[in-house]
Amino acid sequence: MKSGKKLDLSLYLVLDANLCKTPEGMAETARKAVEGGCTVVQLRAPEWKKKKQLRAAFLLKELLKDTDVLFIVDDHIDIALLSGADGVHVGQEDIDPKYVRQFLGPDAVIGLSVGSIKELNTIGPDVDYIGIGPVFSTKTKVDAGAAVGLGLLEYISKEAGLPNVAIGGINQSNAADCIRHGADGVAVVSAICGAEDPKAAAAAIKKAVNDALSI
Ligand code: TZP
Repeated sequence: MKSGKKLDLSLYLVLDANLCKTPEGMAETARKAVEGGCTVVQLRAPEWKKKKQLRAAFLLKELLKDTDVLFIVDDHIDIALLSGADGVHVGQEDIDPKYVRQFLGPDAVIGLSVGSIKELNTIGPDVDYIGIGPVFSTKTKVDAGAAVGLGLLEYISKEAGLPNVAIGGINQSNAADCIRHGADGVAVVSAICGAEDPKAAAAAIKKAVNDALSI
């Protein structure tokens, strides 16, 4: 894995199996969101069998291969390797980032979810960025846990001292708040995947993030 792409977390799209329905639907949503300015695309489809996830991964790799947009696979190292993704995102219950690094090598981008002060201890040297959340309540991930809020987002982002992205319940109207409370970017599922016009939704969130980042 060696993409040489820059780690720009400003608008991180997490694709959702239920909202996108098919691998082709996922690739279409990703295409529109990239047109709207999204900088990272994550394949997250725990509801799908491996074969279907891999089909989506190949489509997404094809879409993103000649762009600056990072392609990240949630949890599955095998899918990331086979599709030539730029990296893997793991949760607290997934494989430890140090083993992900062993598999994927020095150039892979590795992300870790952090949802509490206690979980700050799980950030090791192999983690390139963290996802902090859920910042606001969300219906998209049933086991996401309680919302941490903007105060904890700010605390965790400062303490971690790593590039970070806020996730959970984020949309056009609260994205700037996340940036003002220490996030380098926002990760979004339903506000883009569930939008009638994913390109316009992505563009509106990106503008809110960029405006807040430039203050
Ligand atoms: N991890 C923490 S919250 C979440 C994930 C994957 C879902 C966020 O979805 P939405 O629709 O942007 O609230």
